[in-house]
Amino acid sequence: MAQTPQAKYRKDYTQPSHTISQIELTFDLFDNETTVTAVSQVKQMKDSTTLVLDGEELKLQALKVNGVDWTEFTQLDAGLEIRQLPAEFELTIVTLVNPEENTALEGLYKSGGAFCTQCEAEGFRRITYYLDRPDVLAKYTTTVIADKAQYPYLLSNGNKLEQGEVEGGRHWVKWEDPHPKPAYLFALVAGDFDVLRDKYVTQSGRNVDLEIFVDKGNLDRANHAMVSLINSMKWDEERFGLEYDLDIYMIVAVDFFNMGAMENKGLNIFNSKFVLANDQTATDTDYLGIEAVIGHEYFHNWTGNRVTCRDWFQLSLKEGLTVFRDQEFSSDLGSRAVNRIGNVRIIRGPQFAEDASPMSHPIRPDKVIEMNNFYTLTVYEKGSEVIRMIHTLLGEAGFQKGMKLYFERHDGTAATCEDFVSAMEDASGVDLKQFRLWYSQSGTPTVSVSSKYDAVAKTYALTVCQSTEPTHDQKEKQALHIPFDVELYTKDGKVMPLQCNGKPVANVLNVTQAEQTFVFENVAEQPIPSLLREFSAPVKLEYDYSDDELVFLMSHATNEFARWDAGQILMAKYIRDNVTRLQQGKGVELNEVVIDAFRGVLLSDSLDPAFVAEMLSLPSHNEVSGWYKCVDVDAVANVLKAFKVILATELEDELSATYQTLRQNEYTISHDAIGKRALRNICLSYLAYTEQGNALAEKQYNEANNMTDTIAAMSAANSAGLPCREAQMADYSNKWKHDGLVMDKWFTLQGCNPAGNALEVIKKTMNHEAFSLKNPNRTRNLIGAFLNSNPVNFHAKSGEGYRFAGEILRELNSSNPQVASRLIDPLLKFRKYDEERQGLIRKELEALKSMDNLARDLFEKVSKALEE
Ligand code: B3K
Ligand code: ZN
Repeated sequence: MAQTPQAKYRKDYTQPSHTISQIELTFDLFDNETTVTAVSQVKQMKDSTTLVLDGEELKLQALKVNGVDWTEFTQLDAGLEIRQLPAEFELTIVTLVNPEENTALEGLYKSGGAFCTQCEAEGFRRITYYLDRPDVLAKYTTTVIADKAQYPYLLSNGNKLEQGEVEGGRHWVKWEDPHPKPAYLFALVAGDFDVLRDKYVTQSGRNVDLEIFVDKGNLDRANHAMVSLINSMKWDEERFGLEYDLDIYMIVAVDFFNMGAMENKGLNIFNSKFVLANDQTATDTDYLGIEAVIGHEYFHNWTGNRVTCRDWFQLSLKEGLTVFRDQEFSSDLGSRAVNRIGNVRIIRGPQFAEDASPMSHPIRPDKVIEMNNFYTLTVYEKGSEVIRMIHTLLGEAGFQKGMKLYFERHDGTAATCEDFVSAMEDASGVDLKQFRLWYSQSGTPTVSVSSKYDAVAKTYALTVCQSTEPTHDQKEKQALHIPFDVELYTKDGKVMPLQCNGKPVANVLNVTQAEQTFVFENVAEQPIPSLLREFSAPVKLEYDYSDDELVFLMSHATNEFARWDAGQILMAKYIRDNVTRLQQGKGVELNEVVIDAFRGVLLSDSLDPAFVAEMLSLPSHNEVSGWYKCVDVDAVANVLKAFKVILATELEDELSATYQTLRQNEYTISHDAIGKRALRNICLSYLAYTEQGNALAEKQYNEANNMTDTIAAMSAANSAGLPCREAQMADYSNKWKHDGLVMDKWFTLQGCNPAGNALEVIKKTMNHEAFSLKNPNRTRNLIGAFLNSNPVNFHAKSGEGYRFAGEILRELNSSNPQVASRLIDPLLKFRKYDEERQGLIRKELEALKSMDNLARDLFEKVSKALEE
């Protein structure tokens, strides 16, 4: 590596030396050589006549101050130092950039035939030299010039001002964004698209043009995105009282994109995965994903754009809050319980794993080498849990008062997490002093509970102990303020009113100490406790439940989430026991009680099918791995598979009956229809392990009239290794090989294929005409699936899985470091495996570390992982 990348620290924040109030950008677009002219109005803020601008991969063509060529400057490794400047001046900078060669997909690049940009977090500095930091807010005017035939649509943020033609078949459009913004929200798109148009009238009567730009021929896949956008706009007005603030809202779908989507002001750019859907190309999961991501980016208009972040350490200010808002949106529109279950699975699985990994960090990190590495489950999903806890502590009304105050205080500015918490505190009067630790402390707290019933005194005591293990980044941990939601049940399923010290108390207990006892009075009988209801805090719960208590809660708890959770805890007990049994050379055993409990769930006619589908889903291999310090990959895989086989065999009649009854002739995307398909397809995933499995999967594949059922059939065949798999895979590839996005589902199946020859097939699959390592979606679906969801093959003792990962990572290190950096995560957790595997993974990490051109993204992760 040329120079060791340097870390930045949150504590070192200082205000910028200068501010930029206005920037006029002109882009003369050519594939290999685009000229960018930036004219900025700059004002000195501190006593400094020197201005240091950020810049990477730029060729400087001209530099003027107040229209005069300026020679007092030095080009730095990653920027430009300009000296002897007046207090206020106009700065003109001309740079050349190369969009065609930009495979990192950061800054200005080409996606297929179109030009597009991605500037968050620090991509604007690949467009021009600038104060590329979120606390510099300027008004943007942008002129885009390009060939008219090839790029009929020229887009940027804000409103269209004027347009015209120039010689040589080129044309131009000028845009103006009236809202001052940081550079990361800048966007430009030029291309030829089909456009889906609609209109929205806001609560106060503003007419907004809605436009969704998709590749030619894809117009029939844009409807759901439009419906989702309109639903988002309406929901934000109704639930948060927030309206849109421009006359136009544009969304462009592109095929080459490093993440899901980007909330650029007035011009969102989306990974086409989160826009394009019809019943033949997209699954129900895709539809729900589109709704969530369209909502998420729209909600950023207030939480992110109107109030932005002071510095990147504050990222969770906008991301945690916006994830909370999109989760609430999906829950209000669909099933709250199913959404909550999905979100909790992410926290308990991959987020807890991140907390336990070398990359552990608080939701507001203290130290960063490459900012792109911190768009993490911790910042996003745990960040959202932290907001949710504030919501739990304040209630909906108090929370909304807090939001109102937050906007009153900070609209149009760059704020901090502290500003947000203060607004919540001041508006509600709830003391959040200790609660603030959630922002600075990393790791997953464990909450251990014990209970004691006193039949004479009629009291029931819950003793709650909390502790957080040291994490890679932080050794000392303190007691947190944990909202702990509980309910107590009588044997016949009635909820007991909670009373402490002679007074009724709410369900949410305030756990604030390392150890605390809550004594409930007037408890007539030994109760059954339902603990951490709604997953009221992102913690690991320990309580010694008996099987009977869990079976009781599975059917009697008043809320669906608690029922599901009881089922998960029951399952977890038996998974752990059986992993030990296998290690002792015994066979897998599942108690009748468990089987009967799941039979009861399957036979219930009062439960929502979508919810039953969740009840029947086993935890993933990754989630189970998280329960162990050192994980036995093969034992866990064998137990999970054996559970599927046992449940399938024991419940075959009930599964078959449910499978047959839930058949639907028509495909609709109502929540009811989605739920029925989900349950039917879960049944199929079990039945795949019975005699009738192959026939069912084959029939479903052949008869499916929608992608959800097609993929469910293929996935069942893939997981159970059914004979029909090969024919299905061949047929699907034949049908969809021209469409990378649809092929991604097929690539995923190849990636997680449990068959012994999977890696060999994956290597061949990389030559498939629809595959390219240059496309992040393709890479994630094939290679990412192998690394993350093919435990047995990836962790093969031969080391071939690890060697393959190493090769791919070395290649992506040069072409697209952001994608490489996401892909490497499973390797960082090498200390979780036996010594032999540890040695093999370490070898790959060391090979990466010794590369001359190792990108900062990988450098940061690899060096953390290898630190003792
Ligand atoms: N804010 C963007 C993510 C940018 C990621 C930069 N590596 C999308 C989102 O969270 O809405
Ligand atoms: Zn976001």
